[in-house]
Amino acid sequence: LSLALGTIASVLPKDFKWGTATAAFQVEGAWNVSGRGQCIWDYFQSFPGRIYMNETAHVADDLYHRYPQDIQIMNTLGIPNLRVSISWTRILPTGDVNNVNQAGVDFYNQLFDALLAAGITPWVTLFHWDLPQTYNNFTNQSTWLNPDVANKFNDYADFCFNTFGNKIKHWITMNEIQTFTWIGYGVGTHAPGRCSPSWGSWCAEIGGGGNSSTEPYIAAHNALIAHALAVQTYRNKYQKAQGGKIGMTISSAYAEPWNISEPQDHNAVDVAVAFQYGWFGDPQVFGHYPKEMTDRITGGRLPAFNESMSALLKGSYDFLGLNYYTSSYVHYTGVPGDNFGNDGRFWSSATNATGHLIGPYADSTWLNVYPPGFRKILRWIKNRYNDPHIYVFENGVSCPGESQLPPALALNDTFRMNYVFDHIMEMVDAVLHDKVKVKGYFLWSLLDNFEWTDGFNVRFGITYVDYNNNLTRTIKDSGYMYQNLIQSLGETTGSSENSIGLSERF
Ligand code: GBH
Repeated sequence: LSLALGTIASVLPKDFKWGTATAAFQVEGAWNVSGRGQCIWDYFQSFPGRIYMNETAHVADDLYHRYPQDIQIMNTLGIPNLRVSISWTRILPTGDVNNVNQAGVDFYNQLFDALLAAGITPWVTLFHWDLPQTYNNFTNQSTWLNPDVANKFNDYADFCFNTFGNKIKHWITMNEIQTFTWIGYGVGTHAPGRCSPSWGSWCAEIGGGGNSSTEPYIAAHNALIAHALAVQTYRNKYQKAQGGKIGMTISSAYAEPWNISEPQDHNAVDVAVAFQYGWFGDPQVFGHYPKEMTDRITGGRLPAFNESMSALLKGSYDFLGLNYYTSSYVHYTGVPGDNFGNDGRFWSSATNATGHLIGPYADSTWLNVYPPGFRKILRWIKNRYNDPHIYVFENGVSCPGESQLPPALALNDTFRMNYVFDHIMEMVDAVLHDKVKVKGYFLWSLLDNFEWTDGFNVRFGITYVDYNNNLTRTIKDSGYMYQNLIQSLGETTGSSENSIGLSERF
């Protein structure tokens, strides 16, 4: 092990960033405290049957009140970076910048100050899915379907840069546009809960309706525009004075051919990744959607960027973000479809043509452990986008059966230890052999938390949270393993990625 760690230490850039990641709605709780406004997830979770056991994030991990203790955990483990998100409606209860909730602003100032005082750098996501409910009028002209919401987001981002930009040097505009649009407007099982009637009857009740074959593309389009506007605002008004960096993070599974001897299945791999990472990577880097998508999404359902927006999007990043968890086998079907799932004309499966499982199941139904996919997608990003700086903003796992175990046993999370170690090794190989410019790694997550539709039934934390015992926190074995790893590898503190040293070492 020490040999392996020694190798990593000499391979990774000197100022490689190690961190953990969280999101406001999943950890903060304090949902109706001190003037916080309601977001679409507050509304969505109130419908019976939407969340496991009808649990809610009203209290969640109560990080709002307990952050000093959580900073203590970061300190104990020697983790120098924490990714958090800002709850839009905690600082702007109606979403609108003309209505500021000072108590919310104070909370984030206190949180950031406490982190910085502890030597921990906060990295801030502006949007991790908790859109103001005031922008939801249950029609196809609301939430991210309304182009004006992009302007509202830009105003909110402007407010954040202006208010917190002296402390925050790394901004992530959006977390996983694919997830909140495809699941929120296609499948309908995330807020705002829209989908075609044939996809689920609940969508009429919660989201007011929907069209799974068009709305995910429209919502994603507007979110991309929102990103471009916010980056423009940052660059025009703040970046020079504040000296920070900005980008977004994109979730993507990798894929392997279902039938290894079928060329169409190999082709389906590229299409599958283009439909996920490329959907948001291409617009940022090239200013337009992937050809893989424009070729296949028929009937004018994929919007196009006009010339000025295309120009604004092109280059709207200082780094590219990646959230990687899993991979699947993909098989070309050739059947044109009228919804997202078929637009790529492939289907995916955890097993291949010979029945081989791509990797062990985690506790989450969608997550099979496949570390090689991590290296492969890093390489894919490097090759497609001309060798960008990449941050891994999420990587982590839920352990099979973990939530059923008594706390004392859940602490021994060998499954997670293996997952994290194996993935970091793949990342190191990507840097060492493929020369991918990975600049940081954020483990999801610091704490067990509200896992969206899975409620508290699925745990991703390196810290156990006892929901039956006053939200007591206990560090799991994986937390100590991560501590050792970071300690062995080190990090040059105080240096920003502006400083030289990284690419020069490759
Ligand atoms: C991340 O998404 C999220 O950013 C984070 O908030 C979350 O806590 C973490 O995952 C762990 O789940 O239910 O079959 O429709 C990771 C990518 C994409 C994984 C959507 C779950 C839903 C599949 N996610 N996917 S399904």
